[in-house]
Amino acid sequence: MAERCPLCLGALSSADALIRFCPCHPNLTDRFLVTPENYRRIFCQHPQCNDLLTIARQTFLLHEGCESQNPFWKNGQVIVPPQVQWTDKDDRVHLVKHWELALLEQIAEKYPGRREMWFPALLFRAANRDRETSRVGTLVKLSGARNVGKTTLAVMALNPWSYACGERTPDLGHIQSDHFVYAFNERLAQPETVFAQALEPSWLFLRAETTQQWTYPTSRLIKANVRAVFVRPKESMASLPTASRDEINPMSLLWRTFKRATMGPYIAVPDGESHPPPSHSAVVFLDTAGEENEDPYSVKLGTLEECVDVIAVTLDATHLSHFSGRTSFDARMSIPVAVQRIKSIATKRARRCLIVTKVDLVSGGLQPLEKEYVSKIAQDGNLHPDCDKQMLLAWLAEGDSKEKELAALVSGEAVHKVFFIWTEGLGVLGGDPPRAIGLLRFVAWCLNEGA
Ligand SMILES: Nc1nc2c(ncn2[C@@H]2O[C@H](COP(=O)(O)OP(=O)(O)O)[C@@H](O)[C@H]2O)c(=O)[nH]1
Ligand SMILES: [Mg+2]
Ligand SMILES: [Zn+2]
Ligand SMILES: [Zn+2]
Repeated sequence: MAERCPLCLGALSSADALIRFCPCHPNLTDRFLVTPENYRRIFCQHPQCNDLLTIARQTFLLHEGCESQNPFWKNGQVIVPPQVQWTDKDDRVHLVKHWELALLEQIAEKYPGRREMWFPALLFRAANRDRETSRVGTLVKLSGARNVGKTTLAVMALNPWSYACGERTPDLGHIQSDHFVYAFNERLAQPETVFAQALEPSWLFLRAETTQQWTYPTSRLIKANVRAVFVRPKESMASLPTASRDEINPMSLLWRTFKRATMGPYIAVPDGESHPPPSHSAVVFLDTAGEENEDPYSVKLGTLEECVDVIAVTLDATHLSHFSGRTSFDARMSIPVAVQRIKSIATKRARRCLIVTKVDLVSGGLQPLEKEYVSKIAQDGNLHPDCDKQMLLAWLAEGDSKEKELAALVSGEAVHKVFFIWTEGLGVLGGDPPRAIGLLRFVAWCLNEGA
């Protein structure tokens, strides 16, 4: 059977056990060893289950002995409050009520003493290749220096507003999205606050509210925070125009990929049996601390990079000397860190891409043709697959020696793809929530290995 726990990323063998809980059928719990024959037991055994559209109503699993701990476990007991509240350094009170809290509370009635964290069975399927021809999901490791925008990217990927495809509100767009978040810091006295801070953006997106601070620093003590986005294209996507031969339309690509992944009968690899097709495709972001990424000898990063499908190295557009001049490297850390990370991942099995963030902050310095490309990205329109790469290479060509080194890596085999992804409306209070731009192309690429 499948091989990895999606939270601790540890390999699972037939000596490991999973526990299953279905929020719709809480009496049908199960505990089983991780063997191919037991694969069917990750699904709820009720005949009318596993076809629901919200993750909150689907089956959840727990990996016995998992090092990823339930944030509400304390002194042998799980006690989940209906909401979590904290006061920030500016004395503002934050309050988060999220379906994950309600779910953990419901499960705690059944399993009050379990220390491990629960996760959606769909996340388990995403982390493990349960079918050869198409995948339920993709694990993405975000790499890059501090403050380059890694956490913002993962947070905005969970934002339904980022998938509105040019429409004003998520409901009008072509994609339904759902999510699952896990963040933990055992050294802090308040792991529940760390968890709630990670949940807060999703709670705000649903209510179309804004905040001053969307991200908090990621702890170096744990392997990675997990943010999974589950996307489900609406039928309206079937009628989208297809792109010309040398261009790609991200929405059409996502639609085709999703159709292939959900086409029945769904025969899973581990047991060769027919199972319910996945309700969504998942892209799972593993977010690590910037300090970890700046450490060229990090063992933790090396192990993480072995088990993901995509490694995304991030670069801050404002650090390019084309826009900012040749200021000191201390102020432009994302360049040397990107060079170092790309070199160290060049031989990994994972697909590798470079993501250029904060493009909104350099838009004043763009040439007319570059402006045109950037606005096409913003509309999720048809684009030549390499236009981001060509633009980046042109900028790097004018740069210093580190930027030239980066250019050589980007042109070679070490980097498969370049994406411009940025977030607009981050500092704006009171208006619509911020949204990521250019994200759909990345999500479609992650899910489609051929793209
Ligand atoms: N204008 C703009 N600001 C961004 C963007 N991405 C991140 N930021 C800001 O950059 C800072 C660092 O972001 P964060 O995601 O926490 O960086 P990390 O340390 O790489 O995780 C925060 O203040 C963000 O608001 C972007 O695309 N555009
Ligand atoms: Mg971060
Ligand atoms: Zn059920
Ligand atoms: Zn685990």
